Amino acid sequence: MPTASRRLPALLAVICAVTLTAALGACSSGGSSAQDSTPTPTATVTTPASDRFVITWAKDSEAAKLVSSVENYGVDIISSLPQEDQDAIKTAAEQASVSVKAATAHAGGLTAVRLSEVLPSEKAQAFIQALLSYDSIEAAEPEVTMTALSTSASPPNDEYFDKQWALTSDQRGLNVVEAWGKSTGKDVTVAVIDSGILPDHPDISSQLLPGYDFLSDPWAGGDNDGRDADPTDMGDAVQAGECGNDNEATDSSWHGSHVAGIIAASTNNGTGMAGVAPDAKIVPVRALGRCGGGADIIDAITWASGGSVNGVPDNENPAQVINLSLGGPNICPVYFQRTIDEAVARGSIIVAAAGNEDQDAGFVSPAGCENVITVGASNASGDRAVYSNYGSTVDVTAPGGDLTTDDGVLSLFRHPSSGEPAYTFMQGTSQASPHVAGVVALMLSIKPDLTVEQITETLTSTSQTMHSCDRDACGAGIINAKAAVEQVASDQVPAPGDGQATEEPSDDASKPGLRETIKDLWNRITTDEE
Ligand SMILES: [Ca+2]
Ligand SMILES: [Ca+2]
Repeated sequence: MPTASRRLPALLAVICAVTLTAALGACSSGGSSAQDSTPTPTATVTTPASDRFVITWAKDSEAAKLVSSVENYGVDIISSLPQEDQDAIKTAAEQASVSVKAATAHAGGLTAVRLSEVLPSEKAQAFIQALLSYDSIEAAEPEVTMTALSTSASPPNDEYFDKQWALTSDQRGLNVVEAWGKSTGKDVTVAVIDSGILPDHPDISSQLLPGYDFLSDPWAGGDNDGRDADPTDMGDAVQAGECGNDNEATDSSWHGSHVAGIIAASTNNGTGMAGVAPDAKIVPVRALGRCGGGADIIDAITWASGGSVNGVPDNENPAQVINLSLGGPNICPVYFQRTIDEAVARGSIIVAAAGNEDQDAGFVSPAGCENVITVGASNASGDRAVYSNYGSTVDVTAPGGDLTTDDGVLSLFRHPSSGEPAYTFMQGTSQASPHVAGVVALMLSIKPDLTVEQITETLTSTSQTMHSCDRDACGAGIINAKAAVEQVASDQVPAPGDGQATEEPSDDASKPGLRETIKDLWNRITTDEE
């Protein structure tokens, strides 16, 4: 019944049918971003055609100081830049026979430049080289346009937990119900940087903390007001060709709500679905709109992690976990790696989708960036999902579903005709990543000080062997929530620095109330079964 109404041909063949072009040629030597694990492309690396570029100003340059002092990020600052830097950008543009439409300031001293026209590959490379000839410019790279990484089917009629194979111990799921005996994610905040949230959906509304809308382009945001404190998902439907890349027309994805529901949907509330971390809270951060998102994601990550973004009040609930179910077709740019490193230094664990292009995840970002937990997708048989990216940068795999062999992953949705809160199955590494983010929340609830290295080691050492990985690598295997949480609770995780854990094991497993909750949940599911 739950799958009978799925209209598979309606699959949004979205969102990441991308071409394999890498931006390496654009990077400076930027030592901090050197990536040993990034595969060396065997083909000639070309700069992708683009009308958008990100400049990383040299530390202590006048431009870097100016950018860090502007009142609002995300707005045009070209006329405020030091004259020689204005001239640098304008001259490089003139040499490419285009003009500068805008230069917006972003966190980390970055400036995103938008040109009047798309530069083809060779001209884009020349534009970058012209910029790099100035001492004040440390790096100049094409802006990576990142899009949501899942595909969807139409809404089902059923809302039952027993459709959530991904949470169970059979069908190669997470084994998460048994983890709830030790942790439900209490006191952990997870930021979902995505398309926003459906704040009135009854299965997530009570789980939300204040978020923010970082979409600076009013059209992309669909709300005509740029940045503000309302992260409500206004929809990301586009007409064919509207994104300038031969895109097909698509309906709104409500992607951010689907992702947030997987992490922390209201659980045991008599409706809908269960989340991986029922007591974690979600900070919804809107940075993907129509046609995806770009440099706004930089500010979103900075803000979510507790960093300062000019023009935006600080996030009162800095995220211990940040989920990035998004990606773009470029090797990790210097500017993005820097943003990630700074967020990790503030204490956030970043979980990223590997991408859906059936290619090496090292060629895309943020999956190929350092300092993130990169997640591939499996189906309900424990095989690599046919679309999932793979390779040495993938740390672990989690259920993402495969609509050719299973139901996909159930989560929150908005009914396309009635507009009512609904549920739907989607597939993608976008769905795999939040399963891991939820398990990381379970772990951090027991030991808040775990580092990204400790968490990665725990997840990989406790993961389940996959039924099959038909590519060179799918990470350590499918994560096992129960085993990972037990390892953290039993003090077997090395503490930062000395290799020895110091905290007492949690005794949450003995709490009768929680056991009852789980039992009630199962009873309800059994009762609901028809
Ligand atoms: Ca807005
Ligand atoms: Ca529910």
